[in-house]
Order: sequence, then C-alpha cells, then structure tokens
Amino acid sequence: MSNITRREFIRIAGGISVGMASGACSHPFVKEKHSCKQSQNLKRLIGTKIDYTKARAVPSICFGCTTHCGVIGWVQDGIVKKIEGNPLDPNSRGKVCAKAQGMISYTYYPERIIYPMRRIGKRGEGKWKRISWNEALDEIAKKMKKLRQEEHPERFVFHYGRDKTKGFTKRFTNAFGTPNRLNRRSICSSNRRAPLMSFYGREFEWETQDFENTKFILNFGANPMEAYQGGFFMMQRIQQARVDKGAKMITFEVRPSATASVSDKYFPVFPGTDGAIALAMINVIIDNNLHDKKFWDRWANYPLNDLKKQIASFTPEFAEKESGVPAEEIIDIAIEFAKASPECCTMSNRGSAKHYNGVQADRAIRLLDVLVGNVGRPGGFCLSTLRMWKKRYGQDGLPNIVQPGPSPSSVKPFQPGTEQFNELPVEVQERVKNFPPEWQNKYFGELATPSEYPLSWHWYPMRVGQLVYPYIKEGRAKVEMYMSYTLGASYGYPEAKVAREVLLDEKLIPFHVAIDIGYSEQASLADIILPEATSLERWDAHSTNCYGLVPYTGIRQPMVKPLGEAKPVQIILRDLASKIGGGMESFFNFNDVEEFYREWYKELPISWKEFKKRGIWYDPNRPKDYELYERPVSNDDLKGSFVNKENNIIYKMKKGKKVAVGIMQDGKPVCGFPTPSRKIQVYDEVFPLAAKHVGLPKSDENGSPLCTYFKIPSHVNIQHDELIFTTFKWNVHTQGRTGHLKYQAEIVHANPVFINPETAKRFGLKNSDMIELTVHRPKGHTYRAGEKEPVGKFRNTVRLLNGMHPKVVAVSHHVGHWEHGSVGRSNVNLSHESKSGTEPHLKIFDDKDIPERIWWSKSQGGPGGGVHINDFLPIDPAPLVGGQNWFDNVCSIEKI
Ligand SMILES: Nc1nc2c(c(=O)[nH]1)N[C@H]1C(S)=C(S)[C@@H](COP(=O)(O)OP(=O)(O)OC[C@H]3O[C@@H](n4cnc5c(=O)[nH]c(N)nc54)[C@H](O)[C@@H]3O)O[C@H]1N2
Ligand SMILES: Nc1nc2c(c(=O)[nH]1)N[C@H]1C(S)=C(S)[C@@H](COP(=O)(O)OP(=O)(O)OC[C@H]3O[C@@H](n4cnc5c(=O)[nH]c(N)nc54)[C@H](O)[C@@H]3O)O[C@H]1N2
Ligand code: SF4
Ligand SMILES: [Mo]
Repeated sequence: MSNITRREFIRIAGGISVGMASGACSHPFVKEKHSCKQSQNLKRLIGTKIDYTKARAVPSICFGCTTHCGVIGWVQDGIVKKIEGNPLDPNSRGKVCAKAQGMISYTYYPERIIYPMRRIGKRGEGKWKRISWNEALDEIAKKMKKLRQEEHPERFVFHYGRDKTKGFTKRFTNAFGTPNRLNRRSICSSNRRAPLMSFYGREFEWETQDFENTKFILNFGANPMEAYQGGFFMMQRIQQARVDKGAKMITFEVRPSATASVSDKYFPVFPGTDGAIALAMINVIIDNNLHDKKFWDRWANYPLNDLKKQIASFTPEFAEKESGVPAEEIIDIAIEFAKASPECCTMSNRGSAKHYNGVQADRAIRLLDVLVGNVGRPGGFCLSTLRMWKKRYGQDGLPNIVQPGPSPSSVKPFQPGTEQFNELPVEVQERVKNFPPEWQNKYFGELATPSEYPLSWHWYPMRVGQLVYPYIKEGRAKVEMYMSYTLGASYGYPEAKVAREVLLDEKLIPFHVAIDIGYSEQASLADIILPEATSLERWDAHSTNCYGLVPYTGIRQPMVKPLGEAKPVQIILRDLASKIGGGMESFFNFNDVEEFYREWYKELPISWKEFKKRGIWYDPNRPKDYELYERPVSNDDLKGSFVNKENNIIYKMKKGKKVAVGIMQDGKPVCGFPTPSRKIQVYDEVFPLAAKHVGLPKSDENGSPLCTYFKIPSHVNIQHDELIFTTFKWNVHTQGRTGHLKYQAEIVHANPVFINPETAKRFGLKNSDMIELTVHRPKGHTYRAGEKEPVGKFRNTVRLLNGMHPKVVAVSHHVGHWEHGSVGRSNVNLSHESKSGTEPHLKIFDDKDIPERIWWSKSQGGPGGGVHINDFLPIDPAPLVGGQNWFDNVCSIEKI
C-alpha cells in the first residue's frame, strides 16, 4: 500500500503505543491482579475435569452464531465448564457444534473487558483508564439529556450488530426518541429477505423448508453445512432426509463449500448467474407441463401465460451461456425437481442474493416453489410463524408473549417543515416530498431510511449499514453521540477503513460509546467502553423459526455471575435511562432482569420455575405449520368483516384502519398470505415504484415487477485476466467475533486465497505463492461506481483448490485482527506488559495457552494470523434494497 493516511497512521501508531505501553494508564485490559473469589476459583478450576456429582446444569441459548441452539451449561464452583445441547429444543434437538464452547473461551478470555473504561489519549490511540459505572453513565447521560432538551434526539445513533434482547434496546431508543436504531441487515440478508416479503408478506421474511420430509433440495449457494442462519438445524434434517429417505441435493456454488462438497451434484457457476438458471428452469417446467396449475391459479397474483411470455427468452441454452452449467443438466434438474413436488424445495442464501442482480435472482428462485406448488406442503417450501407472541392463523393455545410495561414511542417521522427535514440535503428533500404518503410517514432521515433505497424500509427498517459511515461523512446526517452495540463494523463491514476513518473523526462523531465484551476494533475507537456481561452471564428471550415447524420459545439465562463489573445491556440501558430521566425511566421500571422476563412470560402455560428448568417451551399438541394460508379466518376476525367483491379480499376495521384479514377462496374465508393481495405476489408493483422514485433508469432491471435476470454491470466486460473475488465463512468461526477464541483460532487462523489449479497455472502460481490482489470499483448504480482508482490492494498466499470456479478467487474473513487481545492478533509477545510490574491485562487466571501456545504466531515461527480483507471489499449496495453485493468484486492478481 502506498499512501498511509493520517488516520491509518493513528491506527498503526495506536497499535505500536499499545505494544510499548508503559506507565499507569495505557490499555483497557485492567492492570490490577484479581484476588477476588471468582479469580481464585478460575485459577483452581480452569482445565480440570467436570465432577458431575457437583456440577449444576443450567439450560440457556447459545450465542455462538446466528443459529441460537438451546444449550445446557455445566457449572461447577461458579465456573462454566462445558456446553452441551438441550434435548428439549425442537430446533437443535440436543446437539451443539464446536463453536458453542467458544462462549466459555470469551467469558474467561484473559483479556476480556470487565470494567468501564475511558480513553485518555487521542481517540484510537489505545490509552485508557478504568472508571466507575457512575462516572461513565453520568458522562453519557449528560450528553444525551442535552440532545433531548435541544429536541435533537436523532443525533443519538444506536448501531448494533446482533441484538438478541428481542426489542429491549428498541424500548430504549424509542423512549429516547431517536429513529437512528441502525442494524446490519444490508450487510447480512436484506437482499434475501426482500423477495420473500414481496412474495409472502412481512411476516414471512424467512422460509422454513420441511427438510425432514423432502426428497429433492435445489440449492443456490446456501451453505448450511457450515454457516447459514439456522444452518445447524437444517444440516441435521437435510442429512437425515438424505440418509434415511434417499433425498437428493443439487448445489450451485462458485467454490466447493462444505454443502457443495456433500451434495449429489455440485455445479460451479459464474458468479451472479443463479437467476438465469432459475428462470431457465421455470421455462422448462412450464414447457413440460410439470407446474401445479391449480396452485398457481389459486395463489399466484399473475397469469401464468403472461409470465411465460415475459421470461421466454431465458432458455436453458441462454442460462448455459451465462452460468456455464450445461443446458441438458438444467433441463434434467428442473424436471426432477418438479416431479418430486410437493416433496421438494429450493434453498438459497447470500450466495445468490448478495449481488447487484441478487434480489431479482432470489425472486426467480422463489418462483420455482410457487410454480410446482410445494409451498407450505409436507416436504416442501414451508413458511412457519417466526414469532409466537401473537395468536394468528387460527391457532389457539399460544400465549401472548409481549414485553411488559408501556411501549414507548416518541419517535417522529421527518416531515417537511420540521428542523430535521430542513437540515437534509436539498435533493433528498425533493425526493422525499415526491414519495407516496405511506413512505413519507415512514421516513426518518438518511441513516435510518435512506431515500435512495426505499425498499430497505418499505416492509420494515432493514437499514443500509454500509452507507451509515459514508453518509455521516457526506453530511447527510448530524451525529452527536454514536453507540456501538455488538458491532464490529471497523473490522467486518465492507471498506471497513471508511468506518474507522469516520469513527476517528471527532468532528463527525463527537462521542463514541461501545458496549462490548472484548477489546474489539470497534471498541478501540470508542471514548467510553461499557463492558457487557457475556451470553453465559445474562438473560434474553429467544424465538426463531423452527425447522420442526412448531413455534417455540427459549430463555437465555445466566449460568454464572458476570465477571468483574460487567453488566447485561438491559441493566446498562435501564440505569442510563434513569440518569437521563425526563420520563424515560418509567419504561425501565424493574429491579432485575429476571423480574422483567418473568413478567414477559407470564402467559406461558408452565410456571416460570419450570420454564427456567427446561429452558424451552412449545406446545407439543400444536399441528405443524403446514398450509397456513388455507387455514380459515378466525371467528374473531370474521366478526364485523366485509368482502371486496373485486378481489375477494376480506377486510376489517381495526383502530380506524382498514386491514385485510383473509381472502374468499371457493366461497370460503381463508387466511391467505399477509400481502396486499392476500396472494403470493410474484408480480409486485413496488419494484417499479421504488425505481421511479429514485430515478433508476429503465435499463436497470432491478425495477422489474416480475423476476428477471440481467448481467451484473461490473461483469459485462470482464477481461480475460480479471477474476471475481468472493468471500465466505468457515465452520469454526463466526464473523469478526471468534478470531480470538483459542480453540477456534487454533483450528483456523489463516485465510489463503483459494484458486482453481488451472487458473493458477495460467498465472504461473503454485501453492503458497504470494500474490497481490487489486480490487476494482463496482459499476452500475451504486456507491462510487465506476471510479478508476481501485478500492485497494492486498497481499496474501494462494492455495490451489480443485472445484473452484476458474474465474473465482475466494478468501474467508474472521482472521487478521489487530485488536481482540493476544489471540486475536496472533501475537505471543503479550503487548500489554507494563514496566511497573503490575499485570496490564485482566489476569483472571493463568491460562498457559495464552500467550505461550499461540504456535501459529509469527514470533513463534508460525505463519501468522491471516489477512484482514474487508478494507478491500467495496461498499456496494444493491439498487432499491441496499443489500451489500459481497460477491461481485472484480479483481486483478499479480504474483509477487
Ligand atoms: N460458522 C458460521 N456460521 C454462521 C456464520 C459465521 O460467521 N460462521 N454467520 C451467520 C450469518 S450472520 C450468516 S448471514 C449466515 C450466512 O450463511 P450463508 O449465506 O450460507 O454463507 P456465506 O458464507 O455467507 O455465503 C456465501 C456463499 O455463497 C457462495 N457464493 C458466492 N457467490 C455465489 C454465486 O454467485 N452463486 C452461488 N450459487 N454461490 C455463490 C460463496 O462461495 C459462499 O459459500 O451464516 C450464519 N452462520
Ligand atoms: N469478508 C467478509 N465480511 C463479512 C462477511 C463475510 O462473509 N465476509 N459476512 C458479513 C455478515 S453476513 C455479517 S452478519 C457481518 C457481521 O458483522 P457484525 O454485526 O459487525 O458482527 P461481528 O463481526 O460478529 O462483531 C461483533 C462485535 O460484537 C462483540 N460482541 C460479541 N459478543 C458480544 C456480546 O455478547 N455483547 C456485546 N455487547 N458485544 C459482543 C464482538 O466483540 C465484536 O466487536 O459481517 C459481515 N462481514
Ligand atoms: S450452531 Fe451456532 S448457535 Fe448452534 S451450537 Fe453452534 S455456535 Fe451455537
Ligand atoms: Mo450475516
């Protein structure tokens, strides 16, 4: 890299100053030796075997990845010694993966943060001192109070990565009055969710295939064998269906992922062409008359003949040309898929969706299920109720699980004439003024509801996280206080250097508070760090879609007391609310977190004591969530309802608003789908509507009301010597949060560039050669599109791998940290040694592994801790929805 900016210098210099830290106050890892009981216990017991006659079993919910399995923690003498699966969990069915033990690693990480810290040097310089909770919260509250007094609550920005409090933090931001409760949806899954919500309604933003009973799985780039939100639940059932029932799985991928590797057939595809394959299959199925006409006519909102006419040009031969998958294979697979219906299903995730054309690709994939009529049927593409705290679909007997106490809402849309609106750039004001009223009422400024990406907030606020930092830099929003919660943007967002640059600029972000459990790259750029209790030390309510198709709920409960002064976020926010006052405190009227959740679950048919003992509750007598759309409208909803004769929709007045509650089918009132038409919206006017309002040219087919395929603009003229740089996840790591967990890091601590051996030959490369990768700016209607200057260059070693698509190089993330303590940095020279003789890091116990056994560190003659690649992945939001196009990056490589 040629030029080092001032900020990068600060980062580097910060690293060095940490390395040479001396004197009283230098690093957030607390200096004094722990002599408390906790620490004595740890010293004595870490590494010893469990004595099951003495150990206590505490059920809880894993926080190791987005899957959230039910677990049991074995606790002995106040220490969690082992994590096992909770057999009562209907989703994970008593199993856990290796990552679950990581919760023990991070709870007892010697360099964990367990006291509030305040920076004493420059921001990012790495100099800290311990302060009391009172001091920390007083300082934060004083600033926040001022914002409320000045009627600018929106200048408080709460940005989270994974918030599993089920709305608790929203209670806080709503009570404060800020709409800027930002998330990571665009980074993760918004392109994936939008097609589902368009088809099936907000409530079904995620499907739940009935894998246990399926016979044929058509997989477009999902990787449940090592990742996927819920992958662990799926993996078990997929393999069960394959082994017990001979089910088949076909995978389209760009690299031999774990899922591709165990599939019956794996086809390496040219990146971003899954949509062409799916559309070709739709044509084949219709041509062979293998579609389910009855289902289509009853439930799809568009005539099949018209659809056929519009997609006729996407033939198998066309798809072969685009994707490289032979036309005959596409035909055979389509036929086999349709013939297996209803015991067949599609599966896709970020691989197909996180592209410039990914929303339309996933709409095409989703259409395959509608076409063969497997939706909601046994063995098919099912839709389970994600949440269980409302009675719906005529299902009685489910408790109403809601947060106790009044629901705060002082968040106001940015209406023309308000100060907030007038502060917006003029072109934004103009755009918003032209929005339909429904959107105007949902507009809360450019961070929460970016006006150029209306489909990121049309269904519900998905946020465009990767634009938050550029927008702050451009002055599209004014920030006074920024609070990061479980957020690793400075490491794991695309062009993470932009996040760091903005976080380092005290003019753009005058105050930064990080609520974290460790000294992450994000926390290192804070003014105050508030230490959270880990998932083994805190409460949370849990629910997610269940692959057993029976909604359930579970409770995360503390197995042990928080170490040091760490506190659960609920207590941190309660205490902060009470210091801010002005009515906020009334929404946090509880003494302890257990009291709050006990109240929340008061309608559960089992006692609180029993619930805590089991950790999980579901109604075993509830019929599985098959064909919810055919369920009769409940008597409650029918009372006072009326039918619109033109579209057969059943409406009802609720709180002065006309709400659809079902649809008449063959003279019977059934629930249908929670969409405006109560049908499956394979045709959706919202796409052209959004395209019109943001001025997307007609030639950009993201605005098509029917699914379609078009080439990714950056790939149109891709050169012979250019490749596509893709990124993926490893089975033993989770995002940027596990690189420092010793056992996981020992297994995977490097991220070489995987490349096809033939391609390698073409570039004169062999295993372990060093290359330089230059990543180019994307094209199309996206951030900094078409700029000549590359996003950046990085160096890494190559690893030859058969089965890679010849035009793809793939590099994982998770590693290459420069914070997160010694294991994170793969640095055995415990950098935080102080000359004063006191231990600089939190010495809760002597863990010989850290630092002595980080054998892969360079100073021990190892290969080092991998390369940080996210600075070189361009910020690239897909038009309209804003999901990050992680897998489109065109790059050049050069041998060094
Ligand atoms: N072990 C582990 N599990 C996790 C996580 C983790 O970090 N580690 N993270 C969780 C989270 S937050 C998420 S979002 C999920 C993500 O779960 P997945 O989406 O299943 O996994 P990713 O690795 O994000 O997906 C990218 C996959 O798409 C492939 N791909 C890239 N381009 C294309 C293409 O054009 N076509 C096709 N067909 N495939 C392509 C990549 O090779 C890669 O295997 O995993 C969750 N589970
Ligand atoms: N190269 C590349 N980059 C990717 C991806 C990829 O496939 N490749 N995947 C992307 C995806 S799908 C996602 S979802 C994002 C995720 O990105 P983020 O949402 O930013 O999540 P993490 O990187 O896991 O960072 C989590 C932060 O939370 C902290 N943390 C962990 N546990 C706790 C806790 O219990 N309490 C608190 N308060 N803090 C905690 C960690 O210390 C860390 O700082 O990453 C994205 N980045
Ligand atoms: S799959 Fe995820 S949630 Fe389940 S045990 Fe593994 S880390 Fe924990
Ligand atoms: Mo994600």
